[in-house]
Amino acid sequence: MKKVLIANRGEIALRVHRACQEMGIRTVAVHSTADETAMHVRLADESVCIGPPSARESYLNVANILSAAAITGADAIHPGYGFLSENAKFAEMVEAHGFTFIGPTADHIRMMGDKITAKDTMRRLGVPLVPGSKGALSSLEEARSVAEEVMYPVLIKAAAGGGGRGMKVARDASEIEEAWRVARTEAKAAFGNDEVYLEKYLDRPRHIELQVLADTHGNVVHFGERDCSLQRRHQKLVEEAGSPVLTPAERDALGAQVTAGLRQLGYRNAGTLEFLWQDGQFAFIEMNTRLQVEHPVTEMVCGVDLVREQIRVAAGEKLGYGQEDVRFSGHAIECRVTAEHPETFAPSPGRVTTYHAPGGLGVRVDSALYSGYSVPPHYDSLVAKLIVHAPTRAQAIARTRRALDEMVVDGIETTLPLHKRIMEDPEFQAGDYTIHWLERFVGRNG
Ligand code: MV4
Repeated sequence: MKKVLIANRGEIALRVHRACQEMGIRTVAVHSTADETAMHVRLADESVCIGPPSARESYLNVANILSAAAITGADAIHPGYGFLSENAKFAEMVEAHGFTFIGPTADHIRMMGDKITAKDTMRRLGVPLVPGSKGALSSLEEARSVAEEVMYPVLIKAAAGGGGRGMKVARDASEIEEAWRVARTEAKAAFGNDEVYLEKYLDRPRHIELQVLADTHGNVVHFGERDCSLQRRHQKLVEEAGSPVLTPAERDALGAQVTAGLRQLGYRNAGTLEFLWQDGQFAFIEMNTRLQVEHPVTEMVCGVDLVREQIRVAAGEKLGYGQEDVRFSGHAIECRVTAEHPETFAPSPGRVTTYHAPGGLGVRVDSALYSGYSVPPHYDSLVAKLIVHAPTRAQAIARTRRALDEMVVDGIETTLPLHKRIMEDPEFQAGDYTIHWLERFVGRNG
């Protein structure tokens, strides 16, 4: 692999560029007209404009991206996260045009994109699941009977959903008909697919996910878990590795179960299995077949470059190490800094007059910002990820607070002040939180 086209923008485009650079691989940036002065364009070896500001016409424009790969003579395409990263049709077209897709097979993307197939697959592989319907619900009567069996409250979810879209709670039998009808109508409108399934509703879970990596030779390892419970409206704000509630023995047990399953499946690439964790029990909900935003916390505690590993396995290389070689060291925390008002979350694009990144031992910043850069209004509001690594969780929190105090992003509103308040909070410091904690915290303090 000599040249990689990076089909993304912002900090993740830089992240992929950096891995390529260190591997002696040349990079091609693609960009919209709104991103002519963006950092990923400045750093890449070559760049191609692929369309106007609207993502639909640029970063999601498959024909233009494939043309850019062809005219620059790229060997492979890395999709980053978001945009086309979990689009099975795109993965198929990339390969049909003779490029390597740095990701899983189109079939595995499709399998995990359908949440019912994903769950059926994990059930077959012996991964623990949330109790619920086996497969799609065929009628309201079936919904009623499964709900009685697993006991209310229950959730009706869209097969094509994920990330929180197309879910309806039924607290008791009087709400099931409405939930069934609304979930199906919304699923049809949002995804063109009205298939739904049912799960017991867990009322105060943590969101814990497991990072895996597989090559094309049957080698599968896991890199432990991330606790991603600190979210608001399905947008994560803070992630940590490991989870404050997991013991090494519990991590090993879950990891062994999952890696054995994925080996049977013939999965390749990095991947993330999402679980809900409540009362000491794990229950699989979804699998993401891409690199995730929060992958750096795993990199810091495992000392691994996940993008490098993705590129190596996409090129057909063997992992060259086993689970016993994966060591976990210390604790890592990521703060997602977005261009939003820290209390109202109103978007705040515009010109960054001063940008100063923090530094020192155990501090990493993944960002495409520079002083004088204008954050365009057209895309995701993430402007920087502050990632901190330290020997213990308490030291990681102290280091994060110190780094947040050093960091300067002037000219726009950012969530930096909110991150400072979270790091100061006694409940956060105790690791005592669920997926509902942050919404209450923001309401209480905002
Ligand atoms: C759930 C749940 C409670 N019980 N499933 C939301 C996004 C999608 N990935 C799955 N989601 C949930 N599924 C059962 N059976 C609660 C959520 C949920 C959630 C999950 C992870 C992270 C944040 C969340 C916020 C609200 C609801």
